[in-house]
Amino acid sequence: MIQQTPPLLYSFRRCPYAMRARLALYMCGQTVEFRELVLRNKPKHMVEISPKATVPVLQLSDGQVIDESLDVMLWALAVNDPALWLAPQLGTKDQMMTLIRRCENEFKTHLDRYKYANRYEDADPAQHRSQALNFINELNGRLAETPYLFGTRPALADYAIAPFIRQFANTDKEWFTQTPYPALHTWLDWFLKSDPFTAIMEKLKPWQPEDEVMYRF
Ligand SMILES: N[C@@H](CCC(=O)N[C@@H](CS)C(=O)NCC(=O)O)C(=O)O
Repeated sequence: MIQQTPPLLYSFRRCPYAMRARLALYMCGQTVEFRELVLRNKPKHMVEISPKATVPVLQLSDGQVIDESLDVMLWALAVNDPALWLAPQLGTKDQMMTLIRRCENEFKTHLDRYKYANRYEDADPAQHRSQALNFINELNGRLAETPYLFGTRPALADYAIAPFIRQFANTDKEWFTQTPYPALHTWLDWFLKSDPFTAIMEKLKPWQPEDEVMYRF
């Protein structure tokens, strides 16, 4: 059921985890009290309710805290799933979850060591970029069969994975454009132009405690 008292969301515009949480909240039509932040200056309240201090953080009106992006997506879609993101045209929710977990484990590991090589001792960005292509190549294979990862309409896996592929593509756009994955390029273009994505990328000023309450979605 849609929550009558809007939950509170801490978010950061450019974070791929926060993006996918916002995508699901937008899609399910759940209004939230919205607080944009900057990672180097996290609001005290956010750290109090979620000491691991990563975005996104969603706090429901009964005080319950959901601070894993995939859990926020699943919570939102359990409220309302108008586009059937949890029931893909091909395959199952469990198969989508397996692919999503691989994105955030193996692919994200290489993405971070490619994009932020200086944060990791001995990380060779070229090697990690090339290892990341295993996952990209696999997605491209699926997308050569059907326009979306699980069939003829977009579902949870597309929206949960695309923010990370966008980050990978943006790290060196010129190089990425010439990689031989046409189906994946078409899919990424679709995502970047999609209504949910453009809606959730609105630019907002970081929240200050004295600000008026702001609602979104
Ligand atoms: N497993 C978490 C990961 C979230 C995450 O790592 N978010 C990053 C930003 S993209 C963050 O908040 N990092 C903390 C920091 O940089 O201080 C989730 O899925 O929500």
